[in-house]
Amino acid sequence: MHSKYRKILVTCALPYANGPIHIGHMLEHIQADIWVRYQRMRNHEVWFISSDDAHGTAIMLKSEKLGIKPVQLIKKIREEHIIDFSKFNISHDNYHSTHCRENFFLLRKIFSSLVKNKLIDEKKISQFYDNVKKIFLPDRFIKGICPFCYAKNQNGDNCEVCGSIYEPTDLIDPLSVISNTTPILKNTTHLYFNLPVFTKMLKIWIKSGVLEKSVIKKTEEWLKSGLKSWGISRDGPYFGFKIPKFFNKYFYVWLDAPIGYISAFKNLCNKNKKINFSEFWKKDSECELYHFIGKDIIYFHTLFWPAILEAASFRKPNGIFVHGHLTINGLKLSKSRGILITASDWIKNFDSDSLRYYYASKLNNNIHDIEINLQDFIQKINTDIVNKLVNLASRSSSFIHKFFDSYLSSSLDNLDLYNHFVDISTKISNFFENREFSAIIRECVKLLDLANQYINKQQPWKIKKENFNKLHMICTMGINLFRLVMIFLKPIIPDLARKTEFFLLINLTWESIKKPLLSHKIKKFSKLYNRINTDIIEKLSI
Ligand code: NOT
Ligand code: ZN
Repeated sequence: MHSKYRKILVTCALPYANGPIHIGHMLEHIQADIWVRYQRMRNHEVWFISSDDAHGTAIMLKSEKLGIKPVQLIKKIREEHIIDFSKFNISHDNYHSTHCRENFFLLRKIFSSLVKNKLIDEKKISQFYDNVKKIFLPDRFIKGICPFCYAKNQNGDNCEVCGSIYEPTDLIDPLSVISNTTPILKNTTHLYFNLPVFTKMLKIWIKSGVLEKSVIKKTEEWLKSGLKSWGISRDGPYFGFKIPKFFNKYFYVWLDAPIGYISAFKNLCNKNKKINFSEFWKKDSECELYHFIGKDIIYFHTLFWPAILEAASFRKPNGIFVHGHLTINGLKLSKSRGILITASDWIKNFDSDSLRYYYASKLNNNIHDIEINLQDFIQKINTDIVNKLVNLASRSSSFIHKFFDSYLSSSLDNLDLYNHFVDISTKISNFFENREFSAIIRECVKLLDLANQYINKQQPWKIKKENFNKLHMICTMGINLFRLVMIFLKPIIPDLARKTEFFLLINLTWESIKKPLLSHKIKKFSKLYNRINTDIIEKLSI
């Protein structure tokens, strides 16, 4: 499978430009980054993009609250986001914003092809309006009593207590969250995208190998209950792009957000003339396109997005890779509830490789939630990375420096053991390809146990001077097994990989797996990784 040269475009969902990056966002960007780094290691052409999602009512209100213009807010937040991602070694090739000229023009182009294909209808509706703030209210900005179970303080579109879905107008005693007053009903006209036309195409597409089973199941439920036309316009005041030829109407943020995937790539092509934009986005493109997303936005990516792409004659994705939610010690990470750990707080206390490694040890290609527990985190890092991985390098290299002038021997002590590691590399490549990262960590820990057991059994510290040749080969073995595991882990823990390359004076490449590193001078071993102090749990008390 897949031995040919591939051209791959990878995206992460676009974080809203109204708040900091938290470790829930980071889960997705780390997951995608590991996959991207692996594909780059296999010498494929990979472009990894994301962007801030800069439009919508929430961003408009936030900037109002801060007394600044929306464009000032989104500029500042984007700069912060870029810094946060770089601190976790997320290797985006471009991190753009949906409030950009590329997106403006692409959105117009796509909209006009929807219009031309008679896929846009106008409908008169009546909608809740905040008469104090003079603004139509998005569902999220209306609260009230659930019409089914009478639970208080429920959202405009669904009840978190009984799970019912309804229209905001069904709520009992609706209240505008913005002004705390009762909204009035006001007539307005909106534009709708004819999604039902694509039902048949979507039914076939979702089963064409682009989705995991559980994601297909969820999407089928929506298809079964029947697709409805999708509202793509919003009334001003709104922060977004205006709809041409309509007075005071804007494109809904959820229409221009996915188009942001295309525009972030377009912007990259403008900066790097070697990339061919249409080769990636034309209808029959042979390049691969993958979207990493969380399970809360499956709907947009398995229904609206492929329908829009089909309608506008663009290619569709080859895969939507969906992950579960992050839970911290059992608490769901949720912006609206205020239980949030920002990426910038996290990185003040820990290094980036540790979170990347820990996430990898939990990540799989399914939508199960990812539970993180601080105690478990610290224990895993100290056991796996410090005691097993780095210790293998340190114990093996000490003799190499002391007795052999930092040179590795010219042959290995146990070629069978070395070849066993080489064999496992095929398994590991498959795990990378299929995003079964937890299986990679399990295999690597198994290999490290084997390597450390081997050293323990050989007892190099007991070897006498007359057998120094043996000692040399045993320690060279240790360094080589460490090197192989570091090649496997390079996409996951890039900082440690870089330090290892500096220490061994080599590049950790997939092509070099089969060939033992022999008669080669390495640098003096200096501390590669710091143990995490368990006192930190009390200090953070989470
Ligand atoms: N800003 C959105 C969110 O839920 C994600 C937008 C993803 C882009 O945080 N789009 N699509 N489709
Ligand atoms: Zn209810």
